[in-house]
Amino acid sequence: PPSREPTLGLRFPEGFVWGAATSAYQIEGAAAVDGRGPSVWDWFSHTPGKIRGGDTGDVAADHYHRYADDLDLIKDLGLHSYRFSVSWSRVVPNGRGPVNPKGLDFYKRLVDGLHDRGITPMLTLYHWDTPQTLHEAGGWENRDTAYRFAEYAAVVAEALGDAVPTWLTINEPKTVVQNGYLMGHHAPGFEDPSAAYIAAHHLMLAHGLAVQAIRPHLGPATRVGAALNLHPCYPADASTEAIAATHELDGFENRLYLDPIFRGSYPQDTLDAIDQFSPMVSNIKDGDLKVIASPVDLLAIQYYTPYYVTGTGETIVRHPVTMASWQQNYPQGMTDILLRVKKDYGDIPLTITENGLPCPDRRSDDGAVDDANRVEFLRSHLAAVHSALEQGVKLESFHVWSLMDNFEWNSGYDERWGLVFIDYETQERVLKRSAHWYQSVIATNGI
Ligand code: PNW
Repeated sequence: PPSREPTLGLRFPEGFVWGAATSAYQIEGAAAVDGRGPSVWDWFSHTPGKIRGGDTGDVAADHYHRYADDLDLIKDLGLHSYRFSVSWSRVVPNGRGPVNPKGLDFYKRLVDGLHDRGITPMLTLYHWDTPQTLHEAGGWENRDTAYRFAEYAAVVAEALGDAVPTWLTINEPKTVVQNGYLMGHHAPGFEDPSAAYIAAHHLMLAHGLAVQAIRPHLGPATRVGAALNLHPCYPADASTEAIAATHELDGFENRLYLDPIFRGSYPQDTLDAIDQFSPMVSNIKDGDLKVIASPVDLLAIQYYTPYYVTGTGETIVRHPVTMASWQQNYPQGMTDILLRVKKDYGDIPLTITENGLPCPDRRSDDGAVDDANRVEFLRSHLAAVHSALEQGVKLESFHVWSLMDNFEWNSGYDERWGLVFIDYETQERVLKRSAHWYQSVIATNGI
C-alpha cells in the first residue's frame, strides 16, 4: 500500500540511486564458521566491560546464514543499491598467507544474489574488522598492516572484479583513529594520542595502496573511492578565537583525511598540532603522499552530526541530541558539507554512503514498529540533500544507515539504526514504518 506519510513535494533527479548500507561484523554473525579467523572486534567485544550489556557480534543478525532472505527484503524495499563490507578475516583468516575460499564464496554468492534481483552492489573492503593476528603484530601502528591490506584488497578484486561497480577502501579512517586509538571505546580500545596519528597515516597509506592494488583487476568503468565521515564545524560565536578554533578542529575532523587524497598533502596546521604529541610525521616516508593521492573516481560521504566550537576549543551542543549521545540532529549540515566538498576539493562525483539515527524502536502489540522519528529525520536530511543537488552538487546516490538493526559497536544491540527491525530472539525481520516510507520515496523518486 502507498505510504500515507506527508510529502514535501520534492523530486529527485532522474536516475538518482536509492540504497541502504551495512557492515560485516555488525550483521553477519557466524564468527567462527567456514574458516573465518578472529578479528580485533571479536577480541574487543569478548573483553569484559567493553560493550554495553556484554553483547558481541558472534550471532548478530545472522546475515551470513540468512543472506538470501535479506536479499529478498532488499528487493522488496525497492533499493537500487546495497552497500556491504567484506570481512577481511573471513577472506584471509590470518591477515596474511592463505586465502579462505569459503569466505570468498560467501561474497560471490551475495554479489550474484544482488545481480539476480537487479540490485547494484557497493563494496567496502574494510569496516574496522582487522584480523586479530595483524592487530597482535601492531595493527595500524605497524606500517606492514597497510601492505597486508593491499594484498587482501587485490584478492577480493580478483574474485569479484567488475561484478561490483563501486569499490570503497577504508570506512571512516577517522573513527578508527578517534574512537579506536584516542578515546578507546572502539577496538582496539587504546587511549594513546601518539599511536592514534601513526595509525591515521597508515590507514591513509592503506587506502592508497589498496586503490593501486585493485585497479589492475577492474575495468575502466568500475569505480574506486574512500568513505569518509565528515563533520561540518561551525564557530559557536563570532569571535576570532572561535573562528580559529573551528578551523583547527576542521583540520582534525575533515582536512586530515580529505587533503591527502585530493591535494596530495596533509594540512600543515594540523600536522603542526599533531607534532606536539605524536611522531606521525616521522612515519611519513618519501612517496607515501603520492600513493595516498592515487586518483579516485568518487568520494563517499557519511554525515551524522555537526560540531560547534567555542573560543577555547570546546565543542558545544546546539541542536536536539538523538539516542546516540554524540549526534545532534541538524539537517542543514548535510547541505553545508556537500557544498563545502565541491567548493574546496572540486566537482568529484559524490555518494552518500551513510546517514541515519538510532531510535528506541519497540514492536507494538500488533507487531508493527512505529519509528516516526526516523521518518522525520530522513525526510529532513533528504530535503537538505535535495537543496545541495539544486545548488549543483554532483551527488548520485543516498544510502540509509542502516538496512537493518545490528551490532552498534560499543553500544551493542541497544541502539537500533535499521529500517528493518530485528528480533534477536527469533531473527525475525520486520519492516519498520520508516521502511514503508522509504519504499514510497524510492517508488516516487521524491519526498
Ligand atoms: C558510523 N561520530 O560510525 C559507522 O560507519 C557505522 O558502522 C556505525 O554503525 C554508524 O556510523 C552509527 O554509529 C560513526 O562520532 C561513529 O560522529 C561515530 C561517529 C560517526 C560515525
